[in-house]
Order: sequence, then C-alpha cells, then structure tokens
Amino acid sequence: MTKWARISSPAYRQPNPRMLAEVAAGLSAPQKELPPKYFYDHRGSELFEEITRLPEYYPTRTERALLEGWMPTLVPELGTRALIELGAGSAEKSRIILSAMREWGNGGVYVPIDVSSSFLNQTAGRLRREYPGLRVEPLVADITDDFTLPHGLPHPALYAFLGGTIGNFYPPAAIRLLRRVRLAMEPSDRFLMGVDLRKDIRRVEAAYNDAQGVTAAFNRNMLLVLNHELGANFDPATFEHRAFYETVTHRIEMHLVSKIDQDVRIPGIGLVPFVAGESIRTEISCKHDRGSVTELFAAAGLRIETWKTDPEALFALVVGATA
Ligand code: SAH
Ligand code: AVI
Repeated sequence: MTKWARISSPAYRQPNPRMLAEVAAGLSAPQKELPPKYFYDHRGSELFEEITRLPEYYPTRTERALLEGWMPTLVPELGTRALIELGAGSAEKSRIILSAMREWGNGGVYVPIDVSSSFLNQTAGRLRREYPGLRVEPLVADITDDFTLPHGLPHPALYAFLGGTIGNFYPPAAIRLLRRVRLAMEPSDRFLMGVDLRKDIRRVEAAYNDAQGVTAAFNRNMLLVLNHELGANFDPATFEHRAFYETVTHRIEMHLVSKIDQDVRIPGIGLVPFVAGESIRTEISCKHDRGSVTELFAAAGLRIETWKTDPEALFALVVGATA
C-alpha cells in the first residue's frame, strides 16, 4: 500500500449532497476555498491529536494548564451539572472539567458534539469506561447548523468550545454560532471558550509549519477526504502545504498549493482546473484579543464574566454569561 492508497478510492457510494454543494461552490470561487470541517474524518482527527503534541503547537498545552489551574474551583462555584461541548474531538482536556464535576460529587451529563462521527463514538466509549457515573450522550452534528440537544439536561450547564476552534470561523459565522449557544443558555448556564491570542508572528507561524510535517499531512488529508467521500481523484503529492500569518485580519491562513497545472475530476462537479501555484484555502485560524472577543460576544448577546490567560498571554480561557 502506498502512502496515498486512498486516491480514487471506489468506496464512496452516494455523495452527501451538502458536501457536494459546498465543495462545488468553494472550488469555483476565484480564491478556491474548502470548509475546514472536511479535515476531520477519523484519520484527520488522529492527525489533529498528533498536532496537539508537537513542540511548536503551544495552544493545547497552554489551554490544558489553564484548565488544570481553574476548573477545580470554577466547576463547584458554578455548580456545573452538565457539560455540552462543541467540537469535542478526543475530549482530552474536557476530562479536566469532567473530573472536577465528579470531585464535586455530581456524576452529571456530558454531551460531546462533533462532525467526526467514528472518532466521537470512540471518545464517548472511552469516557463511559473512565467515568462510570457520567451520562455520556454524543451528538454527531455540524455546529454551524441547528442541532437538538438531548431532553432533560440538568442546569446549571456549562457550554464549552475549547482549543481555539472559534478562530476557524469567519466572524459572521462565529457570531451566528455563539448566538445559537446564547439562545440555548438558561440564565444560570455559562459558556467557556478557549481563544488563541495575538502574539509574535513567528511563534504563530511555527505552530502551523511544524518540522515533522504533521500539519502538512493534516492539511493534505482534506484531499483524501474528498477522494473518499466524493470519488474525486486528487493526488495529494501534487499539492504543497502553506501556512502564513495575515497581519491585517490577524489570522493564520492554511492553503494547499498545486505544484503543477492539472485538472482534478470530481463526480457530480466535473473537472476542476488548477494552474501551477494556484491554491485552495483550507482553513483560517483567527487570533484574538480581549477587545475582539468582547465584540463577538456582544454581537451574540453574551458578556465576558471572566478572562484568564497564561503568564505569557499565549492563550485565553473566557467565561461568558448571558448579557
Ligand atoms: N476541542 C478539541 C478538538 C479541537 S479540533 C481540542 O480542543 O483539542 C476541532 C474539532 O472540531 C474537531 O474534532 C472537529 O471534528 C470539530 N469540528 C470542526 N468543525 C466542526 C463543525 N462545523 N461542526 C462540528 N464539529 C466540528
Ligand atoms: C482546531 N483548530 C483550533 C486548530 C487551529 O489551530 O486552528 C486546527 C489546526 N490547524 C492546523 N493546526 C491546527
């Protein structure tokens, strides 16, 4: 088996119509663009986990330290009885909150929400074994859509959106998402969000251009997802990983740059032409400060209740309440 054995995989049957429409629209734009949620099949989720352990990728370990220092007091203070987490992934850091809930003496409910279905179910299975008193109710959903939470969730609930994933949404989409959380919240509920902060550009760029090439593999994985899900014939080896900081918009942009002139075939869409040097933008990762988070929250009907950063101000954990 070659490294890119999934090229032109015949495994796809009925393409997801929404995915087909999003890919068709994104690849016909002047700047080709694909939604970052398509990184995350099972392999993409595993690659993201590898990224979190890279020496260059500071966000995860910084956020973990903040959670470890704060959750044992915050959870009893809030009286958290349910944790609802957007884009939960492996829930590795969520365990810090769940352990604090257990310590506090309440088994509680955990609702991890994610698009990466098999990875989410694996996470849920592990958590059920690790926390026998916890009700785990995984939800496979796109958090940019309306989704229905399980009935009878106890309050106060804590809605969590960790990892800085809010940065992967353009501000209007981020506001729509926060507004949806706000509408679901009761007055006693709180929203806990992790945000990657603006800092020395070299530090940020290094986090998205790691020496081992894991981020490059994560980026190219999106093409394998398209091959598998839509029967496309992308050859990932002909695309180069590029990630750079955009100073005006305060964001990392990740691109896949075609090394050659080529036409890629996607059933249901047709031939997608690339000239050498042309790119697909696969992700933005917006970096924030307290002012930009205040604006996002205000537009969504939320207010910052507490703002905590690490000593180097690399990353922030913010608690939001209904305004
Ligand atoms: N919260 C974890 C994982 C972050 S990676 C952490 O902090 O380490 C981003 C996660 O969000 C992935 O698990 C991905 O599958 C999920 N995700 C990305 N876009 C999504 C969307 N539109 N809807 C639901 N989940 C999404
Ligand atoms: C999930 N998200 C917050 C990550 C980020 O840093 O924007 C995804 C990622 N992309 C490249 N490396 C990590």
